[in-house]
Amino acid sequence: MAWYLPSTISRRLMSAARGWGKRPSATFFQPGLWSQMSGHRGLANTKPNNHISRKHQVAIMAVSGSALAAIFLYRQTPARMDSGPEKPGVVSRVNAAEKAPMVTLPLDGQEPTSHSRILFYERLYEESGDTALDLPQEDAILTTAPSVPPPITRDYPVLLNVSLTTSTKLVQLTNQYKYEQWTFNGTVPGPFIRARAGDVINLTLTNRDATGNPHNIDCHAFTGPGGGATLTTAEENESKTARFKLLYPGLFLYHCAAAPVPVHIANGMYGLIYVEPASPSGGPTLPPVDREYYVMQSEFYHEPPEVDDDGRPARTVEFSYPGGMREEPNIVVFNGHEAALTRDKPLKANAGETVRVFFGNVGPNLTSAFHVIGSNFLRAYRDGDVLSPPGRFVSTVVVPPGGATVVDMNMVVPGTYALVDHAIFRLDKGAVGFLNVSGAPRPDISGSVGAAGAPCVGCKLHA
Ligand SMILES: [Cu+2]
Repeated sequence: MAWYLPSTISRRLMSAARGWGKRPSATFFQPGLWSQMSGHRGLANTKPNNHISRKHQVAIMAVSGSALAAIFLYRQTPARMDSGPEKPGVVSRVNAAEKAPMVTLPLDGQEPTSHSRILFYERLYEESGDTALDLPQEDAILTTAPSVPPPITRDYPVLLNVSLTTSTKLVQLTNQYKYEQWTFNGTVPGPFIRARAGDVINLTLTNRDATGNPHNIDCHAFTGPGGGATLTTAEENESKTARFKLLYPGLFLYHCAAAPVPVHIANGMYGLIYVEPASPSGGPTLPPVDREYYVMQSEFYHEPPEVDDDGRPARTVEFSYPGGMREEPNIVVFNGHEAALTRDKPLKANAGETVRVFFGNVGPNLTSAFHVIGSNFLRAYRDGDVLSPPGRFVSTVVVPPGGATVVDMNMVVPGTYALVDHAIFRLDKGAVGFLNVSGAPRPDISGSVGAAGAPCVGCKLHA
């Protein structure tokens, strides 16, 4: 869901902060000037100033306080790339304030993050006119979790046709209970969409939900009110088509935002879109890997089972709005149901391969501490940010509701690796998946001394 007012305020504050850094008045903070303005007495001097009236002193303090707050906000900006182009051998004023300049060394053949590349995205919105019809058209390859569409090899933008259809589906949510999910294209999570920055998504949403609920798409990769929700709301048996230019790269959630929004999200209406970077030269994107997978964490809230005519508890449970309000899920799962990544479609790899997981967390309430037991993230593109240098050798990443991350792993030792939310009681609510790695043992890295051990009885993690 987009939150317009806070982000608007934030942008204004950031803009104001940047403006301070560019104006000559930024020299206001030089110690020498401070001494001149305070009659060489310094800030601690509380005596009346002979040269500046008390009224002016109050004004100066007010302005300086605001400016200091602006500088503080500026320094909190997660990406410093927008502080203007850097010249070789010149450390910008902002970077000089840091302990070290930004790291720009290439890692694993990856192109260093450059100002020109960032500016490319900052200005992508500036093109005017409806150019979508001039673009070549393609139908998006949509995949069901845990599959991911192949990497994009083209170096030009297209009009990318994406068709999503809503319907309901009774699924085996846990070993015990069935549950009627609200779906995009019949699956929870919905299809994985892969595109390229600069593409125009030609989105058609068709509502085949026989319950009569309207549905729409709020996509975090779309720019505009509602993230597209206002343009795509479709009533039963209705189709809506709208176009959205992708102005920035990254991994993003999309979800239904029809009222009541929490109910539509809690019942299964969400998925991921990966917008690949596209510098003016067309690339490069993330480092190549051997396998890519799509994993989405979500919660389900249900009422206690009703009692059937035979006196037994029903095997199908219904959504619980009070449970959602209390933020106490009954079920926490990867890829829509309890067995999705264990019995049904565990992830697979061979020893020696690099595995990438596009991981999203829709919540709707819980923040995930995503972790793969026994492995480590060679690269962690936190918050789905694929332009900044990745974290290296990270064990656990925080993924808030509505957030996503891209993690790469080198699978070295064969065996079963468990994907978990390290808020570990959620394991017993269903939050576990397996990555099975085949290959020759590596006792030099992980081996027994003496008799080999065995998984503990009833273990859910080390099968
Ligand atoms: Cu909906």
